[in-house]
Amino acid sequence: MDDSIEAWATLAHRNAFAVVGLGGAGGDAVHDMLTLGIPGVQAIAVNTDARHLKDKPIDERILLGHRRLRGSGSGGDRSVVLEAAEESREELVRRLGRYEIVFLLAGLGGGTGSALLPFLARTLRETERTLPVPIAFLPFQIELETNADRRDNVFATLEELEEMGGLVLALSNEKLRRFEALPLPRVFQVRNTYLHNLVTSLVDMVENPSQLNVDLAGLKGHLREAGLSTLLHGEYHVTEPDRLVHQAFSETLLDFSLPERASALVHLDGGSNMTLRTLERVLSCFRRRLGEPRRLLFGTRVHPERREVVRMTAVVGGLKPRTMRDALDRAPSIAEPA
Ligand SMILES: Nc1nc2c(ncn2[C@@H]2O[C@H](COP(=O)(O)OP(=O)(O)OP(=O)(O)O)[C@@H](O)[C@H]2O)c(=O)[nH]1
Ligand SMILES: [Mg+2]
Repeated sequence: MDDSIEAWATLAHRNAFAVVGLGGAGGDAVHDMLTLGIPGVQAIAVNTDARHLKDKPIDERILLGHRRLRGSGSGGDRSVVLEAAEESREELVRRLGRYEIVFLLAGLGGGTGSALLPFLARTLRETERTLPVPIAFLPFQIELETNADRRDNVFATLEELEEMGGLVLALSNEKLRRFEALPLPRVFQVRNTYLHNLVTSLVDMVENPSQLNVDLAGLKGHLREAGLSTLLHGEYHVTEPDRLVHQAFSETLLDFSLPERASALVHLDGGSNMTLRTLERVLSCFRRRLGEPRRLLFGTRVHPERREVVRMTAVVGGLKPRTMRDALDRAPSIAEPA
């Protein structure tokens, strides 16, 4: 084989992906993903709270603003976090700007994650090499109703993200209420497992060439133009692709409405009995759901053995710009216990 081809292949895929947890919720999510296994993805946590960082065995940890905040957290104040981030801008760009695609994870409402999500999304976007994928966990309705400071932080962050335009993946905690019988960390783990599926599927799409694969530049191009997006996840019997799509749409992590032309990135993971017909049926269901999508990008991973279940992970983009706020406003409030 031509040596230079091998060298280019290695170079193109070195430092391709990182997941970066911002603040407590972001750090917890990265930790859960690491526990599930994210080979080939650098895991990083950034926080103002040294104790939270200390407790997370994550590859790379960045304590922000330690001179001023002395590792004691932000006290929910976005402005001190922004000042600290501004001071450390160069270091953040040096450490995070080495990757092609950087998933930024934050729960909105506190000081650290809420301030860092738009700050880093904007800063990394300016590097032109790194594509930031900001992922916002929208808080439970009850948190918004009971804490005005948190509510202000959430809206300030959403406004900034909306103004910036571009890709934002929004997932609402309220949509996890169907798991309300589970302890809270388990509820968050469910969502983090979906995110883990997303990240590993995307890595799979570009790192393991298959019959229907997408290259790194294609993935970046698609995500860059996806706008306000959310994540769909479904698992269903291989003989029922329509139900797979139906289930995924009915259990989305954001209430959304679709504009004229949405886009979708669909990844299917199944066994040797996942046929061309399965794939065609999934894609035609998507087309029915999304109207005539602006773009539908898909990848598959076929395992050599037969598997009865097909797993689908999809990013649906081009949602209406105000959907994030609508999702918060429309979320039902917590029912009184009987
Ligand atoms: N701890 C935790 N909180 C989560 C998780 N997912 C979502 N959240 C939400 O994340 C929001 C922000 O909380 P934190 O992440 O603790 O806040 P922070 O970014 O560390 O900000 P400060 O501690 O105020 O500096 C809360 O409103 C929670 O609803 C999760 O997996 N773990
Ligand atoms: Mg915190």
